[in-house]
Amino acid sequence: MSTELRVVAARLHRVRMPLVHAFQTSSHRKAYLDHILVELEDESGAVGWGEIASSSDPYYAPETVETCWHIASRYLLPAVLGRRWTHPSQLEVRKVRGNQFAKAGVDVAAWVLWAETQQLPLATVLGGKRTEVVAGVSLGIEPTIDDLLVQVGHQVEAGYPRVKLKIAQDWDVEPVRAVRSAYPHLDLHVDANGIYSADDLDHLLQLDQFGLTMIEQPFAPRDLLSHAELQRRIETPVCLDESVETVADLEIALKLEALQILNIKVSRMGGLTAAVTAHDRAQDAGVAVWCGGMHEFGVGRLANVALSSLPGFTLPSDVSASEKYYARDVVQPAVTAVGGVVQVPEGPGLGHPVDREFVAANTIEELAFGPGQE
Ligand code: OSB
Ligand code: MG
Repeated sequence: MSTELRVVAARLHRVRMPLVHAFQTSSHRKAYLDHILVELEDESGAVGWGEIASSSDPYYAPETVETCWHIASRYLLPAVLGRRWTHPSQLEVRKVRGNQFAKAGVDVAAWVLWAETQQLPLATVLGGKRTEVVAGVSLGIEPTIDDLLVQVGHQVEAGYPRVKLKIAQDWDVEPVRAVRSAYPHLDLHVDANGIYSADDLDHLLQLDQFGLTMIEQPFAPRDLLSHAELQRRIETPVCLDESVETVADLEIALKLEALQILNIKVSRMGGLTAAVTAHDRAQDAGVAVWCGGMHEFGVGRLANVALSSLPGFTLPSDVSASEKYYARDVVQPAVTAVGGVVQVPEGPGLGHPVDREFVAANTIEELAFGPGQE
């Protein structure tokens, strides 16, 4: 258990993958994504993979793919290389402020390496108990309500038990009304990605009539007071996403009663170490959690599946099958869902090998550190 590890080589791969279906949120539209795969290698030659799943633009979080590349290559990997550690939490690079997405990719790679060297599944070393996790889908803003109904129809047919709709000022009450009347019993929730302001409070109360499971992040990340005010005035549970980047943010939100539900994203929280702590804290406080996604490739997706196996993840997570996003994934086999349920892998580490040839074929930039490199 207390084996000492030392990362002696590290590689970054900027990988570009087209999305099967373009995704529109309240702030941006995407047809392909660039994520950075992080590889950490120890003295024995064991490898752990992580994924930096930053958006290309600073609209969800302040980071971009370029800032993540800079922070990972200039600060995080040099801080990790050569250091001796016995538990992945010791590798947290606290000296670097913020930059949660960049940190998360390195943190996940360290956890996966640690699980690999112990020949245990990532889920097990995280404290996971479930053998399968329930997946929901997140649907972007569509050109018309009819297009949205078609998308919801596909996902319900595929067996997903929960659908989340992106909303914005000109795309909220009517699309939600249409989906709710077509699917009276569907587990339905909405996500505003922080687009509303305190002036919209009365407007948002209209959403209370649709029996939504939650309203996710209606207001700006730092506007916890408006979230608390809305939660006082609405029956529907308020869920925080962008507002909670650290466990300290969660403490403030709990004190203000600004949430009833927490979306835990590995990327937004800077990795699995903080994600597990947030899970434990939320469980103590009686706040239900689920695992949010950033359209991860297979590496980040499997980390999300492993995290979702912890006991407090009682709501469906955004861990839908690879095929919803990508024609082919960077892990083989890809992540699959049957009836909206994803199996937690039983093999060591991520449980699905990374397809190096496919990664190489889709890599647009690479950087290696280690013996022989600067
Ligand atoms: O708010 O959850 C969000 C994607 C990009 C930016 C923000 C968000 C999302 C998602 C994707 O909803 C969920 C998924 O990975 O399926
Ligand atoms: Mg969200």
